[in-house]
Amino acid sequence: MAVKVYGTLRSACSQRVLACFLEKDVEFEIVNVVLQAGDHKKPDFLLLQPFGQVPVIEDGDFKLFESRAIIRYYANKYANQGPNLLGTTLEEKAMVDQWLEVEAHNFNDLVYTLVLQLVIQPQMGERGNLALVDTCEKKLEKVLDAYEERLSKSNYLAGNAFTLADLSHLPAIRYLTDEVKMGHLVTERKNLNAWWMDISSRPAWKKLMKIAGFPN
Ligand SMILES: N[C@@H](CCC(=O)N[C@@H](CS)C(=O)NCC(=O)O)C(=O)O
Repeated sequence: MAVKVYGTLRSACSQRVLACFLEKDVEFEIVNVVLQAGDHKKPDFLLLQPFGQVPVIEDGDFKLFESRAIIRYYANKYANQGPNLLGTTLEEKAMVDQWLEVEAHNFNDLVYTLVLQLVIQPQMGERGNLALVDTCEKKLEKVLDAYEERLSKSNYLAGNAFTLADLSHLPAIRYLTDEVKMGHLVTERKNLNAWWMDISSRPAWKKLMKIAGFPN
């Protein structure tokens, strides 16, 4: 039975889950939640996700929200199907968790703020806060310097294999390069750029981009 994904093909958090499903060959069906129509704040949806955000999955009787919790669950559930996205030893698994935490707490919010100020607010006819953009960009430069240093030592964030730690960055980096138009933050950093070229060329991500209708 296909896993239902309540979300949208174009939302970064839904893409995190869908990229994982495509890597692990998990059959899914998208139940479109129209954010512009406020579907995610309606009572029926709040029963699935009390904070009114996508994505949520429904797998038989099991329901789960929080995109990173969902990808961890499926990477474990299908540990023996498709690529190992979790690491093998306790230490490798801990490194994956470490970089997933970095993605969630050091990286994602900065990109999210840039997207909000430079893409979403202008789409709604509002001016973004350029002082905030400047502060965020400077903070993001420092974060990406740490990534550059890390990626000078290993091909992937958690070591020498692609894992959830890398996968979890794909949607926000695409936003940063393609929508916020700050691709220079990536291309100016040799190791970061090589890593991005590598992970964004994976067949699962390319397939998702095609399904979502993004030019590649
Ligand atoms: N930590 C949550 C964040 C979910 C989230 O922010 N989803 C966005 C789309 S990427 C959303 O639903 N935004 C609408 C809103 O917050 O009202 C997760 O990773 O699932």
